[in-house]
Amino acid sequence: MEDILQQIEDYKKEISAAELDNADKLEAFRIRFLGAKGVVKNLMGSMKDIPAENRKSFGLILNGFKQLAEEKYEAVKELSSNGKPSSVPLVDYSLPGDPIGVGSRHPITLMRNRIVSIFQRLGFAVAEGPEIEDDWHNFTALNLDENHPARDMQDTFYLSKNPDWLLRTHTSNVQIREMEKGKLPIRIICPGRVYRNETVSARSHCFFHQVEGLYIAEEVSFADLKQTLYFFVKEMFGEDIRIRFRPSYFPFTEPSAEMDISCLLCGGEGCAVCKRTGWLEILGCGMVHPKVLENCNIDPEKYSGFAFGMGIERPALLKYGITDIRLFSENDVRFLRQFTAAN
Ligand code: 2U9
Repeated sequence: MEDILQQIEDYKKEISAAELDNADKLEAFRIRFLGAKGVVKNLMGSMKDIPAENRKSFGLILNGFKQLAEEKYEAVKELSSNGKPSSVPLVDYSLPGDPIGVGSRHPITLMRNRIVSIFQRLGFAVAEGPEIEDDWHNFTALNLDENHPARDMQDTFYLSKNPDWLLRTHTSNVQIREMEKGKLPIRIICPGRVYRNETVSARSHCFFHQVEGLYIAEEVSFADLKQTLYFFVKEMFGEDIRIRFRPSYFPFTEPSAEMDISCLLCGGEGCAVCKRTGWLEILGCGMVHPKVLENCNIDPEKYSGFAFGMGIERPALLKYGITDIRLFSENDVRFLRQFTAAN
């Protein structure tokens, strides 16, 4: 009986491998497996040699095998137009194939790529770094002293296993790591995801995306910073865009400023989006603080540099007319499908 069962297994493999792509092959298959002197009939004949106590289970196996051969035969036969033997292929290769879905880029990716490529054309190289970071690279090296409010548990996600580790609150850790390598000059653009312990709402999320930039060389000035950023916004929003700088404060830059652009919706007239001011705040910037240079073993007497940082979500909301930041991370394909490289 074991020999017969093994033979049935071999026949099964033969059936599943059989390529019945023309009517002649189909007919040959029928004769071999289902014909009057075929495999199935032959196996039925061997029933009498099976011990009585095994006959019932053998019968079930045999029936299953017969069904397999019949199903394969019927399925292919149904495909043929009239069942007549012919050497014409049974598969209609002219039928359209199953559609393959084409994906789309995420709106945050589209916006990041646009920002990054403008700076790449100015000679900035892309640099990336870890999202799980230590206290030094995220805070201390950036001149945020021990009592700085950003270090508060309410603002920062610390790892419960080791409170020296945290989820980075900005991509500035990448610049610190680059500066520590000691190779100057540095001209990098650092896109990435950052985390802040904020209540999730339509306007803010506990993670978001940033692009930061850093240029360190000899005799880098605030004028270089202004011209670089002016070039960026003209490329991004068009030649007619106007900018203004307002003094600000960041622990890692001195002097520091925030840059506004004329409102994209009203052109500066005043509307609901710019809260009637005519201006939109898009980034923070400044000259790298001498203490930050020193922390990375760079001589502030010899080198100077500028840095800037911007969020990606806000310009993406503005550009695509999206009103809820949470849509970016819900993975709803109805939302995601609307974005193509063209927009
Ligand atoms: C080093 C030195 C200085 C990066 C900078 C800003 C100003 C800034 C915010 C914009 C919106 C963060 O996403 S946001 O909330 N960033 O305003 N970032 S200067 O300054 C650096 C970075 C690295 C070594």
